Formats: sequence, C-alpha cells, structure tokens
Amino acid sequence: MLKTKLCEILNIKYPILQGGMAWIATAELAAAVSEAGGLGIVGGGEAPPEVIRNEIKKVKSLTTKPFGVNVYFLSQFVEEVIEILIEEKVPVITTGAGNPGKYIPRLKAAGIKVFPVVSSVALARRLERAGVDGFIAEGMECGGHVGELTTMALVPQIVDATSLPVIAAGGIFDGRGVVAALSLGAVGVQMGTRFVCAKECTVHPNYKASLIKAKDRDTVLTGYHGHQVRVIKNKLTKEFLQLKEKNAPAEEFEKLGAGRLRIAAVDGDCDMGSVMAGQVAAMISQEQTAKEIIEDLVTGATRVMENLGGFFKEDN
Ligand code: TUI
Repeated sequence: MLKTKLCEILNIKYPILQGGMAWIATAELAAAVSEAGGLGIVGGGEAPPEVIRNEIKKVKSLTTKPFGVNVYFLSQFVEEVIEILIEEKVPVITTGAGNPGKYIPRLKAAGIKVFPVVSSVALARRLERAGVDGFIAEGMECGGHVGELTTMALVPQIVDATSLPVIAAGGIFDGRGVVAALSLGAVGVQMGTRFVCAKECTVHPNYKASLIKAKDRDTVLTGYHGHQVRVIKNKLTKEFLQLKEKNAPAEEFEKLGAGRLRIAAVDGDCDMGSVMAGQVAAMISQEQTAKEIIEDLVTGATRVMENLGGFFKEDN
C-alpha cells in the first residue's frame, strides 16, 4: 500500500502523477496511467484548443477515473485552452513555463484543482497567495524546460515555504525515488521520462529507443540562461553547443530550437529533433505498461521502507 493525503485530494489510488509532456502525453497514455491508479495528464503543449478538447474527450471515453491536463504558458492559445478546461470540467490542471496566477479564480470557481510547476521558492510563495491547491517541485534532473535547483535541494525548500501539498519531480524512477521524495516532505511524485516508455505512450518508437539506449551521462542542458532544456545528446545538441561557444544571442537559440520537440516525438528524427528526457533515462531498459510501471513503484517503495526500518533498530 502507498497512500498519502494527495490520494484524497485528487481522488486517486496512488500518489503518482505522469508528467504532462507536450507532443508525448496523449489521451492514450493519460487514460492508462489513471486506470492504473495514478493521475494521467495530457500534455497540452502548443496544440490548438480544439485538439486539446478532443484529447480530453478521448480520455473520458477511455476511463472514468480522474485525470489532468498540463497547460504550457508559452502557448499562444493559453486563454482559449483555459476556457476549454473549464467547459470540459477537467478535474486537475498542472501548469508549466509560466505563472498561472491570473487564471486561478476562474479555475477555482469551476472546481478545478490547480498544481503549478515551480522551480523556485519565490514563485511558490506568490502562487500560494493566488490560491493554488499545491505544487509540483521540479528539479533540474527533469527532461525538458528546467530550473536551476536539484530535486534534493528544491523539494524541502518548497515544503518549508508553503503549507500546501508538494509533489516532487525530477530524477525519480522507481520505489527508491518515491521514498526519497516522501522523505523530503513531498506527498507524491510526478514522473515523465519513465512513462515515455510506457507501452500506451504514442510517441514515435525512435524516441523510446533513444531513451532505452541512453546511459548515465547522455543528457545535456541546451539553450541559454533561464531557458535551459534537458535533452538526449545528438547532432542537434552539438549545434547548440556551437552556439554557446560563440556566445550567440538568445534569438539564435530560439531559432535553432523551434519545433524540434515535434520533429523528435512525432516524426521520429532523433538526430535533429529535441529528445527531451530526464537524467533517469539511463535506468529505462524496456517498454512496460503503465500498470506495470505503477505496480513496480508501489512494490519497490514498500520494499525500500522495510529495508530502511532496519537502519533504525537499537540492536543494529
Ligand atoms: O514546462 C516544463 N517543461 C517543459 S516545457 C517544454 S518545451 C515545449 N515545447 C514545445 C511545446 C510545448 C512545450 C519542455 N518541457 N516544466 C515546467 C516548468 N515550469 N519548469 C520550469 C517552469 C517555470 C518557469 C518559469 C514555471 C514558472 C515560471 O515562472 C515565470 C514567472 O512568470 O515567474
């Protein structure tokens, strides 16, 4: 058994969220994770509002369990997407790459739970005042757009700064990571990278193969200060490195990066696309169903707890 107060708040069996990854976390994956007792989350990304509405309808056709949608705040469609989430009565939203503060009153009025991703204490403090329901504290071990702090340093600082529930993300792969996150004061975990290799994930097979092949030092941060993105090393990251070496302006990084996630995730070009993945990619050795992944997390965490108990016995 693995239960925390997050299970009650979100009405889920296990305190495990699947990251709402743009172009990757489609309805099929989100529904499978929710069916397995976690919280599946559709990655809204930069998709047009009607595409997101269709994904929501598809999740609803595949599961009656709660699910979420991630809103990407650099999307040009944020306003319209928020409208759709309210119309469709999506149970939970997570937000990334921006401050959802001004939308909170409308979302709360619609009964939607809001869990923004934060990578700093200052933003968490601001958003607690704005009325969010909790936080996802994302360390820089994560794939994609990341902050500066590691999970180990960030999570306890967010926990200490707020009275709201905190979910840890970044560098979590199995039961060991789950127990570590709970030790830091989190009441749940969010995992993206491992769920990319779920059987139900519709990402291009080449993308899954890149993650399965990855070794410990195969991810790298690309981009420029304040806009760092963790990806698997490939031809594209070599070009990013060249831009960095010549101190290129931000616009050149933006131009090189534009549309690259779709190229990897949908077209399957893992040489010149952005293969976003966290540092735990190296630990993935095979595709598994969402149910197998969640069962592994729960049994693994239980085993870790039993072993840890021994360290605190008097006759040790
Ligand atoms: O957003 C992420 N991870 C991402 S975004 C992304 S890039 C993408 N590409 C194409 C389509 C869609 C997305 C890949 N991975 N994680 C959440 C996250 N949010 N990390 C950091 C932040 C963040 C940054 C600044 C949150 C708030 C923030 O606030 C700025 C402010 O206004 O104070």
